[in-house]
Formats: sequence, structure tokens, C-alpha cells
Amino acid sequence: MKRIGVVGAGAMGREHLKNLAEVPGVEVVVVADALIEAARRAAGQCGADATDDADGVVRDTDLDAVVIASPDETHAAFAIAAIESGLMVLCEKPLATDLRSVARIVDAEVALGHRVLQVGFMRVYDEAHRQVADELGTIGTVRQLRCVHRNANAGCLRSVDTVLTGSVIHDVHTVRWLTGDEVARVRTTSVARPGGVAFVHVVAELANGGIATIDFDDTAFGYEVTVEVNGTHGTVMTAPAPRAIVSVGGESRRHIGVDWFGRFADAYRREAFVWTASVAEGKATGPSAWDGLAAQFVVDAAVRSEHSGVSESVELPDRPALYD
Ligand code: ISE
Repeated sequence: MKRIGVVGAGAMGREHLKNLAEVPGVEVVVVADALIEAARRAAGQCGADATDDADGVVRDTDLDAVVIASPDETHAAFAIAAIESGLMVLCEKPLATDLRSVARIVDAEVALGHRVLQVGFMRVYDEAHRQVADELGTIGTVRQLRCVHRNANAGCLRSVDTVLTGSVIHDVHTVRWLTGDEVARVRTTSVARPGGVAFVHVVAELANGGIATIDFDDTAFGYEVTVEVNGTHGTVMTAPAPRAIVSVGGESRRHIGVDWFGRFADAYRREAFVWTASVAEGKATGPSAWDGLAAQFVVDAAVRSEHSGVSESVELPDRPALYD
């Protein structure tokens, strides 16, 4: 039985707990949260211990692995402590809110000499996205991608920087994953609303000459994530999520939900199974710390572009051999 600790008992931590409870061969033995009551409530669902000492959990060598789902700005310190303590890690995205901290995670893993961290870019486990990936060979050379990402965030005002770091980073990974290419330059434009941002548009030039656009909407009517890939011989795009079409009173509607927990429920579940299998093997397999760093470099340039008003280059360092 593999022993797992979960750091963060908010909505994302509880999503991981729910999915880990379904996986045979693993047991969540401790849940940590700065709010001990939140830790107790979540731990109570799975018979685990509760603590407010997250730092103790990520350094607990009696554990095999930890899930880090605490606030974004705490991820890096916890991830580095876990890596240095010999634990395997599933860390939510972004790996940190700044580039230097993400680089330190990669440095820690490179110093260890083998991959132990998976970052929560779970679109790679979503059936609609996987079907797109599977068809790429039929559309010729990929020349253009269009990502659309709508958050029903009407009540939550966020800055452009936060949207880029916390949301658009998923689309950046989708672009890198589906093209196998890196982003070379980005240009960001946005539309404000009182107290925050409404729309963010990122144009990304790829190293091999392709182009990707990311349209993000933080005021949306519902939650929706799609991607369309255009190649020299054809186009492939994500199919709509399978939801019943309800027709009443002369109108048809399809429920799309208002958050990622509904839309990506199966992807999170699959992520839990893949990650725990990698824990059993002792070797991380999913999206890597390097993927987290490369995406963060793009986001960092996109933030700079928003503020400079011009396109900015992405100066990615050489990829350590560990990630080949
Ligand atoms: C959120 O944190 C997520 O991870 C979702 O997948 C993403 O779609 C959303 O925009 C983020 O805020």
C-alpha cells in the first residue's frame, strides 16, 4: 500500500482526495491545510489524519508521495522540500507564481537525478483532447492552433497576470503538447472590466514557424475549453463534451456547466490513476517539471508583453537531459 499525503484541503485538494479514494493500492494517510478545520473535514472523508503542518507532511519520509494543491504561491517551497525528502509529487499548476521558483524545482529534480514530479496539466488526460492528439498524424504539418478557454468567473475579479499564470498556462501546455514545439514569441492584448480583466488574447509564434492563438474569457456564461488544430492537409478540433441535448417548449439546450470540476472530472480521475501507477513504479511519467518551467517562461513573456504593449521573446534555457 502506497502512503500519500495531500497538502491543501480546498476544492482542488478535495477533488484529488475523491479520486485517490477510487485507486486500489494507495491510501491517503494525512491531509494538511493552514486551516485545521478544513483539513479535518477533508481528512474525515477518507479516514486520514489532519494537520496544519504542511511543511512536516512534505518532509515526512514515512510517506511515498504527496499531492500539492495548496495556494499557488506555496507550491514551489513544498515541491522542493518533497523532492529533497525523496517523495514523489503531483503538484498543481502553476508550479509557482514566478519563473525563478519554478527553475528551482527543476534544479532540485535534476540534482536528484531522476524524475519524481508530475505537474497537474490534466488536459492531456481529457478524452476530447486525446482524440485531437490521436488525429494529428492525419492533418499534415501543423501550422496553426486556436485555443478557447472560458471561465465563468463573474464574481471573481482577477488581474491579467493572474489569469495568464493561473489559467492560460493550461492552454500554453496544450500548444506545446500538441505541436511538440516551443513558443518563441508572444503578444498579449486584453480587455479590462472594472477591477479586473474580462478578455485576454495571446498570439504565440512557434519556433518552427507555426502560430497559436489563445482566447481567454474570464466573464463567461459557462465553462468551456476547446482547441482546433489546422494542418497542411486538414483540421482537427475537440468534440463537444457528451452532454444530453434537452428540447423543451420549442427550444434546445445542452448543459455545459460552470467549472472545470464538471468538465474535466474524467481527466482528473484518469490523472489520479496514471500518477499513482507512476508512484508504484517510482518514476514520474506525466507532464514534467520541465513542462511546468517551459510553460512558465511563455506566461512570463506574455505578462511582459501585456505591460510593454509589444511582442516579447521567450528565452527558454537548454532542456536538461533528464527531460529528454
Ligand atoms: C483553474 O485553476 C484551472 O486549473 C482550470 O482548469 C482552468 O480552466 C481555470 O481557468 C483555472 O482558473
